[in-house]
Amino acid sequence: AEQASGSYNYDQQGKDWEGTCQDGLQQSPIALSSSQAIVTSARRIAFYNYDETLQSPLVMTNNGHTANIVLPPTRNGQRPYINGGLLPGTFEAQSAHFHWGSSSSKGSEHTINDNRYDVEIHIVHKNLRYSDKTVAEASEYWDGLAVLGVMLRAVNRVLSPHLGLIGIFNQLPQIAQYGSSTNLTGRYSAQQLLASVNTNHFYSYNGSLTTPDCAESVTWTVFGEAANLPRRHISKFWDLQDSREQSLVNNYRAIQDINDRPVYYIPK
Ligand code: BO1
Ligand code: ZN
Repeated sequence: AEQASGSYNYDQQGKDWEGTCQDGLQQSPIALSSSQAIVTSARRIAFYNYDETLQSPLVMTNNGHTANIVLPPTRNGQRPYINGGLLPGTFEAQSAHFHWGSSSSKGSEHTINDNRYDVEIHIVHKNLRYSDKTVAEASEYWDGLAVLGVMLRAVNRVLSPHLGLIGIFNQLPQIAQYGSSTNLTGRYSAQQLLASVNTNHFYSYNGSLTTPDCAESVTWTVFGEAANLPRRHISKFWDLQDSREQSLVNNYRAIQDINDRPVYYIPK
């Protein structure tokens, strides 16, 4: 049942969701496995301006396939950016969005040691080399984009709940309808999207966008540690609607073949 709901049927979506995925050998997501990955001691990922307050307004939109947050520059006029790890350059944060399941199924795109988590946060970055290009244009290059993946686990009780993400999730009912947007209230930094996971422990590989056209332009970094969030906040995703007023749930793509790609693993 999980496989069926996860094999995202693009044909059932509205016209904003047209397109098909290319049939390449470097598609995403994949099943990440610590025993099959190449253990390496890569550099840490270095985060810049991640703890700086982002300019307002910070807008979250229901675009029919996810809740998308466009990341503005910080109050000092710079964007959050990253380098190090296995990244082929320096990459500036552009947007963030989420993949989720439903009340009866989990929704992360990648799996880690056969575990599928409840939510996967994607923070989309664009290579500084392509600063005069859009995200869509940069996706035509193998080194165009870098996406950070953060796993969330729905739990009944959380000792120290993650207030930044909870603030965002509390505003999800305001974008229940396709095409609606809301200004996030309160102060946010890009850091809050990392949910306090240990960013020195991650998987990295070359892959693709997980939505059409699935361009093979992404250096993926998926953190190995999941963060716990109250289920009552995660469940707010399940009330969003797509362009046909259908329930917007299970918006994750099926697992793709690794095809002999090296997957690197930086253990704790
Ligand atoms: S994902 O992180 O692999 N799920 C992913 C999938 C598709 C996009 C980004 C990340 N697409 C891009 C579009 C851009 C758009 C941007 C907004 O999303 O190519 O045109 O500006 O987030
Ligand atoms: Zn995504």
